Amino acid sequence: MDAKKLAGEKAIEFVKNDMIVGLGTGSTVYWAILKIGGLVKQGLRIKGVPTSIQTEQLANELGIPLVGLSSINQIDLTIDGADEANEEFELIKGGGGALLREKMVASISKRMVVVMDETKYVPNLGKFPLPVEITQFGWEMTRRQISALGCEPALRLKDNIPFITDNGNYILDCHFGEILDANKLNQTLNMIPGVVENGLFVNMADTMVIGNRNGHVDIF
Ligand code: ABF
Repeated sequence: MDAKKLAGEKAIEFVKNDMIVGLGTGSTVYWAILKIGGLVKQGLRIKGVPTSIQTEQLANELGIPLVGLSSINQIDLTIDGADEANEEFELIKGGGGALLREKMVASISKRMVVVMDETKYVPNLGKFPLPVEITQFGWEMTRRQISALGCEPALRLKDNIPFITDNGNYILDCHFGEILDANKLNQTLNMIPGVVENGLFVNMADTMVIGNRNGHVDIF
């Protein structure tokens, strides 16, 4: 049983006519977007707000009407994935490199539904290295300042060259080990001048939809 497909498709229950829907990024929310595309063809009236160029392209292929962040003040529902989630509904996101647009979309969403398979639900965040989006300018200085917080930041590469986000920035994957105060780390990181955003989502997720290999879906 594909646990990610189960979770992604189950999340459609929260989508209603005339909603503005934040469309996340990644291989789990992919299934939600696919199903929304099918429902739009059957007459569902929604407008999607994509969280990455990848998701924008997928939504366009599916014929999902899109709207940009510049023309809306609020989003009714965002469906997105996560790399890790704990029982306080704190997330690590950004493994797919879309964390900045995902966090901006989530920040104006009335409800955020997170879709994942059971492997993502963990007691404490931090086994997954925390993605931090930084400016290219002065990145080595920024890396040193983040390292001083007690982690080992690695510049994300793609095909052996620095990965560039949709926003033209670099990503450092930061191995902090267990993160016991996500809120404090989230704020501390964003105080560093070269940091654009980090992948800690605190007080943003409202609902978890977790697909299990046995075919069961937990929603809470
Ligand atoms: C996205 O979903 C990213 O923030 C995160 O990396 C990804 C989760 O991975 P997947 O759903 O592909 O397992 O929102």
